[in-house]
Amino acid sequence: MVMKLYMMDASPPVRAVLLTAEALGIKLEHVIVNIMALEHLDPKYIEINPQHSIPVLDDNGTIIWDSHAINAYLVTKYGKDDSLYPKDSYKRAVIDQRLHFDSCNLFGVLRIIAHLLVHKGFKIIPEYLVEEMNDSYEILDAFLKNRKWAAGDDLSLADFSLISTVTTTDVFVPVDTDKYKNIATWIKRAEELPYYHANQDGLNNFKAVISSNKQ
Ligand SMILES: N[C@@H](CCC(=O)N[C@@H](CS)C(=O)NCC(=O)O)C(=O)O
Repeated sequence: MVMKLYMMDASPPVRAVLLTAEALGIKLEHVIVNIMALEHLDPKYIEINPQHSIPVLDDNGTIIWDSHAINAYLVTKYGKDDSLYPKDSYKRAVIDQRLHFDSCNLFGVLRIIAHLLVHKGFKIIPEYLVEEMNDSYEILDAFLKNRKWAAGDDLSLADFSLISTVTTTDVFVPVDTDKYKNIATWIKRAEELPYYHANQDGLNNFKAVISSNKQ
């Protein structure tokens, strides 16, 4: 049976899963959960995911949430090889570190910014959050120094999570591409992936949501 993904592609963590699924050649049935319409707070959805976040994967009754956990599961269970999330303990630790950095530093701050702008009526992003984001760009740029991808010279799950987040944070706190040249090169490299549309389509939808919210 085709696995279900509870999702809305404007969401960066959802797009990280869509990139992974594309890279692995996995088809997913998309079940739309419109968080703008608060569908994620429906008791039926909270029964599936008490954390009421998207994405959630339903693999024939096996329920997993958190995009990073879903992606690791997909590669481990369905990958033809482990290249996106190697079994080698050091390589995996580096990828895990980048994934936690995504969750905590980049997406963590993005979540607060989006909440203030979309739900709390803020028109301007507080300066300390802009600084936090720029600090994270500085760190990511250092990760990418002399490396093709976020965790080394090989594409990994870290890239899928980070690219979907950074292309979204860029909407609020533009990446200074003159200063963060490694990030700029890495984004261009990611855009060349044959399945990059899995990020771009949802990113376009995210931009549409944000601009309709401004009006
Ligand atoms: N760490 C989680 C974050 C998921 C998350 O926060 N998703 C947002 C949408 S981008 C969401 O569901 N927000 C609604 C909520 O958490 O109640 C993941 O990677 O899946």
